[in-house]
Amino acid sequence: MTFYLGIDAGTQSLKAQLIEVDSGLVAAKASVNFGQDLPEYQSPHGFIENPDPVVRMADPCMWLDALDMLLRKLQESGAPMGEIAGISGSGQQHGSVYLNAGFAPALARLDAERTLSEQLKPTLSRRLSPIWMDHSTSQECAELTAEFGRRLQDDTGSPAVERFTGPQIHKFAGTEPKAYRETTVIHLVSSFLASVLAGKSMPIDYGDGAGMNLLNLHTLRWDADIVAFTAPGLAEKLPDAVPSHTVCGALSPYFAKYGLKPGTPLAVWSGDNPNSLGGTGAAETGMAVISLGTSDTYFGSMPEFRTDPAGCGHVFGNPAGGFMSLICFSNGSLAREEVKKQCGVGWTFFDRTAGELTPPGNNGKLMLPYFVPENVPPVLKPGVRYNFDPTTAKPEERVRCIFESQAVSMYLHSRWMGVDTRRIRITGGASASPVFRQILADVFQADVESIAVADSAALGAALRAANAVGKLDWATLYEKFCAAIETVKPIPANREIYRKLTEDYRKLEARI
Ligand code: XUL
Repeated sequence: MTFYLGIDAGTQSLKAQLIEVDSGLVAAKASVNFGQDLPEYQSPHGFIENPDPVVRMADPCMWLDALDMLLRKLQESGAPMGEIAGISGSGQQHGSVYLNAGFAPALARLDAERTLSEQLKPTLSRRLSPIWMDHSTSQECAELTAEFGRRLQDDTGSPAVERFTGPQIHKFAGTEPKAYRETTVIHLVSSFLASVLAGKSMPIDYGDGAGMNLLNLHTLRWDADIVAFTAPGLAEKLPDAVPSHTVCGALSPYFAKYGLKPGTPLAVWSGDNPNSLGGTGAAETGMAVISLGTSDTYFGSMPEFRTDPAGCGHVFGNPAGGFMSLICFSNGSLAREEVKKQCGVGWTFFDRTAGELTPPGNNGKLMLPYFVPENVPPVLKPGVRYNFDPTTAKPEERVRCIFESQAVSMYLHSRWMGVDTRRIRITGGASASPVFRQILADVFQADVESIAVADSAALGAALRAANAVGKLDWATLYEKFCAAIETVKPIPANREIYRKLTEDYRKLEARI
């Protein structure tokens, strides 16, 4: 039996999945919820509450305590810790950790009698880490845009984006120059935790590195000019950038206390979205993933590097090679739940009955569902717009309207990838709705496949470990771990209805 471990450092929790590759089974799981299990960090949602909604910081010591706790829980669950052949991981993207000259020596002599946070806290040159929810860098984004213009997106895959790491570093260097000068290495959440496991600084992979506005995706190296403009001496503070299948470390003896074998090969960690692409079994071209959560994300592999002319989509490295796209719509479940509330209906009506009572296309009813500021397209001031009078519409019409509007918006805003999507893997809470699944299948004219996996980022990390360390190919891993459990087929007759609705949506959106 051969086991691989995947660890996912998400926004609200740290999760582990242990897979056994001969049987294709998930052998063990564990998780630590930051809010519930580590209340002393006062981060009920994974970050420290701040009255300013654009400021979102988290304590790296919380992630370290969670790592100790997670491995303890996994060991106590009876997992075969000593038989693990390789480890990799996944981190919430964009978040950054700032470390001083004490970091490398502290990692090299980790003492198993003491906790990780105790030993590494003094090595933080910035006590808190900005995470992906932080939007406090508009000024820095404007400065980067003024300097590099369109090149930023053409070469790094994204225009300057507030949550991306480059603008965050630019801000830190400008507002806290002393602390910045004391910083010797800047890690992403992924490479930080990978370094802790390895007992030495680990590189950043192309998947997560592309979320920094610093990696040139043509050369796959840090872009010297952008790096130099972002902050003085930054080139010396960045870890190397490497392909996602790189094995570049061996487990520190510190972790023997959890039954793990010191020296176990470690594959570079990646971001949660690239890991999820692998964990949902969708890293091949022609497949995409729709993840329906608080916000909805659409991501898929891309055979070649190309960028979104509208500047809303991002390009990251695909863990299976090549590139992947990502579009993140802020008004996901949030908007659906708001419509459900406004209509005063239950879940069965919302997810099922409403669809049976209304025809595909809903006689052209559309809405722009901006209950909160939207990323795609960028809309800073929330406000919902309709092309009909919602006060006289029936509840079932309003329910179909939100599903169809979200689906055609996803279709419209994913055209730039230039990929003919034949299969969509669907995950997240709203993927349980048969109505939404059929609408998505009809709008994209693609098979919509549900999968059994709940924690696709942790699974993706375990699969990457199996691929990098065990040299198992992706096709075999997908067959064993990511098979579809249910498929909704597109209805060809609905194709034209939705092409027309998409065009109407485009016009409605263009008016604002
Ligand atoms: C992607 C993004 C989020 C984070 C947290 O750009 O900001 O998906 O990776 O999950």
